[in-house]
Amino acid sequence: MGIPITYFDSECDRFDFIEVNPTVQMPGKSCIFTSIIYPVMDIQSVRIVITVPNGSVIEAPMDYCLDGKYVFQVNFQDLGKYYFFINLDTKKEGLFQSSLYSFWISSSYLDKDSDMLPDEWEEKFGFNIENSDDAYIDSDNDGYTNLEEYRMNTNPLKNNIIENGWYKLSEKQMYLSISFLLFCILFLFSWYGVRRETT
Ligand SMILES: [Ca+2]
Ligand SMILES: [Ca+2]
Ligand SMILES: [Ca+2]
Repeated sequence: MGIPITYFDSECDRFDFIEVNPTVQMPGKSCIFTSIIYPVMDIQSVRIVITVPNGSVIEAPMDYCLDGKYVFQVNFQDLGKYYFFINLDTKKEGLFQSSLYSFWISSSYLDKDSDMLPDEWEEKFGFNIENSDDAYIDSDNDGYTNLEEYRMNTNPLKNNIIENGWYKLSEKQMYLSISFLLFCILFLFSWYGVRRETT
């Protein structure tokens, strides 16, 4: 699961907090929006306004729980970045609007922009985890896109064969170390066996 995020709205003190859980969700799975709004007695209606990646807008009432807490639950299919804010209508003081917040529907919890490059890999090489265009760019002009380099386990910022060789080797360092250790243990056992037979 992605991590929920709690916003403390700085523009309007009517919203005690606003939360979307999680901020990165998979298609068809629930996103839960929660807000606590004060003062409770004065609230007329609370509506959430969500802009989906294709630009269309969904507006819906949030359900009242208790003590000023309102929730709304929905799931989406389209991948991309979504925006939302909350409209509050009060009896005495009219309309209030929260700040604008965002969340993602992604192909994987580990790949926010769904470009098949994991967030961790993109951050390691300074790519943008919120822009899928960088998957199809050839950053080091070696004829391979960044996505192809990720799949080949080469360094997308080095077009030199030797540097790529070192990169591949360092990525496999753990595997090589374990293999070397096992080789040493086997060698010691066989050496001990030969020594016992000769004595
Ligand atoms: Ca990505
Ligand atoms: Ca990206
Ligand atoms: Ca390249």
